[in-house]
Amino acid sequence: MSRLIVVSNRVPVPDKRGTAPAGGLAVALKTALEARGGLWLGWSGRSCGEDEIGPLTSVKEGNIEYALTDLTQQDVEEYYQGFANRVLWPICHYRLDLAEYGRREMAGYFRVNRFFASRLLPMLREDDLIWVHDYHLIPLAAELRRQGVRNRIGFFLHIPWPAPDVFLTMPVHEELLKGLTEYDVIGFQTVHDRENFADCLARQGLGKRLGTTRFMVGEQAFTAKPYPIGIETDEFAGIARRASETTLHRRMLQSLDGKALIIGVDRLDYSKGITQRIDAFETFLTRHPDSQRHVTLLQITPKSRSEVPEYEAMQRTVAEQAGRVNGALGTVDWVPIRYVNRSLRRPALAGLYRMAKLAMVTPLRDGMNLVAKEYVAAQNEEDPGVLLLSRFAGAAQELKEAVLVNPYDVEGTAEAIARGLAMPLEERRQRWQGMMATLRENDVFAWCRAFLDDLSGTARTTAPSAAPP
Ligand code: GDG
Repeated sequence: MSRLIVVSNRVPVPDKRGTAPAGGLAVALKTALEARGGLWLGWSGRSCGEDEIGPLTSVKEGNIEYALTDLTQQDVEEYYQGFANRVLWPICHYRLDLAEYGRREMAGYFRVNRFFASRLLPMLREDDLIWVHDYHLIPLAAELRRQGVRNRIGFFLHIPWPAPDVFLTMPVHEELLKGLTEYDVIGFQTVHDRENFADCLARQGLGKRLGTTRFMVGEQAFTAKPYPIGIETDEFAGIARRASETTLHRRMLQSLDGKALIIGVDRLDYSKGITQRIDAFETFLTRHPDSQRHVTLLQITPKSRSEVPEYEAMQRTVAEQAGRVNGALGTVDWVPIRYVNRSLRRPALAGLYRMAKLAMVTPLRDGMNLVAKEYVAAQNEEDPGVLLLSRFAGAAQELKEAVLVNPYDVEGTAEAIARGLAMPLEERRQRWQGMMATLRENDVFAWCRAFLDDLSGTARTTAPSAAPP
């Protein structure tokens, strides 16, 4: 079996006690790396002056080697905060209004991708499989190919791929699109994303489509396919079950004092629809005054990307909004919204999901959304809660039994909250069983296997007849 090399912007390196940050993606990739022997390359998270960039930091854990590189302060500003987070992220989430183009940032993005390629090259063996993750590293394969690398290289995009009218607004769209075609396998979260990508190729007159999943650009054939990411379904369900025995769980139940709990969990990000969600909750409370004092929304929102101005501004907006609703509707013994602005430990989160009668997963646009899946996995099968899910999250294409909402329609979402809280047990069970079956079948290990099977089975060839379906 070929060795596996994973490349991503950040790497979940185990700490000194050997425990890595939890999370399904890291666990699945580690399982695959462990089985094949592997290397995981990425940014260390540190920035320094140009002449201080040293050799890679290497951390070994069993069969896996983590290789971390520092970046310069200028790299971080241009590649990460600049182009990745202020151009690619907003564009892929349909926020053309927030995209900030700058030649310097674009050049920085391509320069850092070249730098990643130069760090990987000396470690590369002939038959290594390379799996690159996410929008930070789209041009990496093109850089590696330029330096003569013939290995199989796959790419998985965790975020949405937008429709051509949106994607083509980006000044460097052609280079990014061509860059992607240098991969052997391109993975998207949904069919919809893959079709948007295919439409972009067609619109630009780039190559031709050979079949549902096979494309050809120039002499090179490649696969573009949906691989919807999952979670560690059974493990997470177990964590949630055990969490109900903890002190935090008891304290939380006590503090709720019989009130129904609604939960929202999101990184603080404008794509997650947090302000629209709070509006919908407020509308629900005003339209259903009987619910006041009987329902509480717990919104857990760890800060993210605070160095990017849009995120810093949003931090203020959401805090003010939650404060305003609490001031307007709250009473001396009831707070409508409990707003937590920091990260909780994973078992605590799992327990809160299980306690909540309803989850509001209402992004305006999301590649997949793992919170939706975690919420379902955490439920008590005897008395499961209701998932309100945005139709614009990739997860909505899989979790058909969720209550689907349009997050832009505040009143519609408010009514869905009312419907969800009143849903009879039998219907809740039926919906939950359907979703849980999907989550068990498509867990994160299945996702990882499906991608790697396709990548290892793809011959790097120019002959379309030799290609898999
Ligand atoms: C990107 C794509 C795609 C959140 N708060 C806490 C916490 N979390 C964990 C959740 C979940 C993860 O963070 C968030 O994952 P999402 O999928 O919801 O969203 P993104 O971070 O935007 O992820 C997304 C994903 O990549 C995977 O491909 O689904 O569409 O945007 O696991 O549980 N975890 C802990 N404490 C918190 O307070 N421990």
